Amino acid sequence: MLLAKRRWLLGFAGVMGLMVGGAASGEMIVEEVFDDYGDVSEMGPTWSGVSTMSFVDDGLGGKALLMKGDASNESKQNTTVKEFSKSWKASAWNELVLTARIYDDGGSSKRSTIGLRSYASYPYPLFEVGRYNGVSGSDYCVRMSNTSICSSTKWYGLDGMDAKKGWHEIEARFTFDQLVVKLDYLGDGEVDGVFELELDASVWEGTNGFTQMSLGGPSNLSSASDGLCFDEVRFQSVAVPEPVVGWMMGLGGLFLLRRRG
Ligand SMILES: [Ca+2]
Ligand SMILES: [Ca+2]
Repeated sequence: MLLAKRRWLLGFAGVMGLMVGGAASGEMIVEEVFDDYGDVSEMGPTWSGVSTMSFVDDGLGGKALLMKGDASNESKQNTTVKEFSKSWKASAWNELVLTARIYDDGGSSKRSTIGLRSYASYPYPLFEVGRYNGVSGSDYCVRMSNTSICSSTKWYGLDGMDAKKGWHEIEARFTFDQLVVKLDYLGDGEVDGVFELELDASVWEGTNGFTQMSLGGPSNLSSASDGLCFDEVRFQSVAVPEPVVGWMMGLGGLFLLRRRG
């Protein structure tokens, strides 16, 4: 009887330990509204300086960053980058959430994105969302490697969405096995396009995770035509809500029943 009770307690402590040890609290990784800079030269060293960026009115009484697209991006003239202090990966305990406002003048053949990536060593995960002109039927696109092999990185059309003039809102949410991207034309709270992609677990297990954010031209592509404006850019780690924890508690319950039996 005493032994059974001790096993019960050990099992309970083990499950609680897993919950406490594995659970993580949220953390804001990047929060950038651009309003406190005098001019773009003040963005460094937080953001890398490039010649094609400037500030414009964000429509909210502050500033937004315009990344013009009229330079080759292959030598990074056209993309500003912010390094993270550590690598970030989604897990069963943490989701990664990117949100931003983008202004699009609605022009054609544009390439300009928000990216999350790592260039530290191969293989690396790569994610980009924004305007891309190489997918038939969709002006807004998502680029993602859904395995650790970056050669499998693909562009996907975002729900057949056409270029539209105005301030739009983007949300990208990474779990350990899924990416969900939402685009809200005009930021009116009504989501107009959704893209979902199953992720192979090796995206996180076999790579460095995300170590930097980029704004402007997509990685290693030329970027002609005018670009996009960016504002209210936030990237955060968010603790996974109940379902996984509930599943763990269910597992703990089964474990206890087996022990008691
Ligand atoms: Ca702003
Ligand atoms: Ca909308």
